[in-house]
Amino acid sequence: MKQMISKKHAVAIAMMALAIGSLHAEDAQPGKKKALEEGPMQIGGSSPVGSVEMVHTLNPKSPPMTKADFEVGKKIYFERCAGCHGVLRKGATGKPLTTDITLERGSDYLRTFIFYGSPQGMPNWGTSGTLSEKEVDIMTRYIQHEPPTPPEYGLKEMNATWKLIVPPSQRPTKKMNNLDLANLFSVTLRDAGKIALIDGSSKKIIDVIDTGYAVHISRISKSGRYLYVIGRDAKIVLIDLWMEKPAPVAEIRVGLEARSVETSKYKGYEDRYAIAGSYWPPQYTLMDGDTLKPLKVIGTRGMTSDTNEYHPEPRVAAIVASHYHPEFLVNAKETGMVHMVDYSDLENLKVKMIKTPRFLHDGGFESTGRYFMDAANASDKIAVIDTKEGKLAAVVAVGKTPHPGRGANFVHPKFGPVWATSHLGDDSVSLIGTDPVKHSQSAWKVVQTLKGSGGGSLFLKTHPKSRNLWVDAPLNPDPAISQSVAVFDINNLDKGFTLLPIGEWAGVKPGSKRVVQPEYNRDGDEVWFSVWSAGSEESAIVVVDDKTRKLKAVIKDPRVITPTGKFNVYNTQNDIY
Ligand code: DHE
Repeated sequence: MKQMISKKHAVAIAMMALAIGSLHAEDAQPGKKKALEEGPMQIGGSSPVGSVEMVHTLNPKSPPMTKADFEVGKKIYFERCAGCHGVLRKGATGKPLTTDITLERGSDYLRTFIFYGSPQGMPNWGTSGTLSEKEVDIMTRYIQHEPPTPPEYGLKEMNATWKLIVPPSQRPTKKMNNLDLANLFSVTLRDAGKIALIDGSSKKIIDVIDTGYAVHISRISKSGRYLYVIGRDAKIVLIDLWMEKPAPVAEIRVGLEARSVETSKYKGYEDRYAIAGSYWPPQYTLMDGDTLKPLKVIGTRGMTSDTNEYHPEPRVAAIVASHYHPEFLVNAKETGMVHMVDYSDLENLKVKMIKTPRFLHDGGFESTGRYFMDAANASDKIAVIDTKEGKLAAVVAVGKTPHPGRGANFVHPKFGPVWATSHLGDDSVSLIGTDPVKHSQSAWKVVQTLKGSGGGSLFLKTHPKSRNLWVDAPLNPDPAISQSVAVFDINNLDKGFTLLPIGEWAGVKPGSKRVVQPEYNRDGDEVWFSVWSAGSEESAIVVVDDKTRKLKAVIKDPRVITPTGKFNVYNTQNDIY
């Protein structure tokens, strides 16, 4: 945000910006993925959906608009508003903005709301200087017209984008390189639309590989051979780590916008299937694991878990692969339904729907890999799903807007095994007991709440060999907090945290650097942090010795542009976190 705003409002804006997907405008053309931005850095990403042709009907009751103004409105809406209010404006994190509501509210009301924002989290687009008065006026009129509808995207469209670069028959039958794959890191270079493969011991960049627009996450196949990377434009790139020089062997687009990808992990199905969830269209796609050939698409449109109302746009958030059955667990965000997809028979597909609170976002397994700890962030709850029995085991109330990433597992000195989440909306860290057998009193309860450095946390991490719990807070409005990381001693949690100035240790030029996502190496003795600056500024990866908590290395390279997520092959492959 360019202009002066109050601290309270800044927190709201920063947090909303994550959900909305952008802090400032960017050209959301997927084709322009390598065009790096000048100016302030961007959290989240604008929706790539805005750049496609859409069906649009005019409402005669709506205020007049020229075609040119309508296009400006559409562009702004998909860059800034769709993340919260939904592509079809039926509401998600933000309120519904369908024309029955907006026409009734009228232009004066809407203009004020857009210009000044609201304490409930609507950013102050006008007073912050993000939108000009003219743009606010365009948006006021735009949302009183029917929302244009982006096209569907089925097998036909997917097949048209599917590229089998190296067929399995032409790939190596054994590992052909000397890389220590278990200690390799796939690092998201967000605004560059690339990932860097970095060797965990030497800290050297092995290669930088082109991926999708505003690349988001990496996942590893059960065998550790295949790396799947997904961009916000729903492009998946499959990289074969056994090749002499790891390289893409297949790619596909499974929709117009997406965030998640996963691979089958159940015994007998290792590396067999891949799955990707999309935000638009609201659906998930099952693919061959080693070629990405699309096999089946399943829509998520349907009824909400609580009020049983139809939702036309339940976006697919986190997906995890069960270790107990040949199943994927797919989060349908806006309906609050977890789809348990049995992939043992794709022709007679069984999907079990598990009812949880809304809106589902991210999550991970507790230490045994049996229970999926799933964050329903708008309800301030963690839904616990028993993947062995295939049912909801508990719903646990936590702090404000939990955002665990995959969470952190450790043995609490008093309460036994716990899984932890930090929060976007407050400074707490909730520790939930996860052992219903030996610690039944503590199971599925918050056994302790720690006070972290501040709200705006996105990720926390520990390792089975470590006694440290690392908690980031990249969206905190105070740079002293967003550029540092809080570390707790698991043996002495009551002592509180120590704040380490990771951003300062990076030694990068002054700028908007945020410290994001702790990730351990294979041996669990060092932890890596991204120092995420704007695309035009210097970024770095800072490696800290886990035992001494002292700086061990700084990875700096002109190619390390906007590093965010880091995925250690062994830990990601084996769900160690
Ligand atoms: Fe993410 C995971 C969605 C913004 C970095 N992010 C996830 C997951 C979802 C999600 C659904 C879980 C995937 C899974 O496990 O299968 N992220 C979204 C958004 O909708 C949101 C809020 C806004 C947007 O427009 O995309 C968003 N995410 C961001 C960022 O701005 C982050 C900080 C930087 C970036 O690279 O884009 C970011 N998200 C991450 C990372 C993970 C992630 C690093 C994986 C964490 C892990 O340890 O597994």
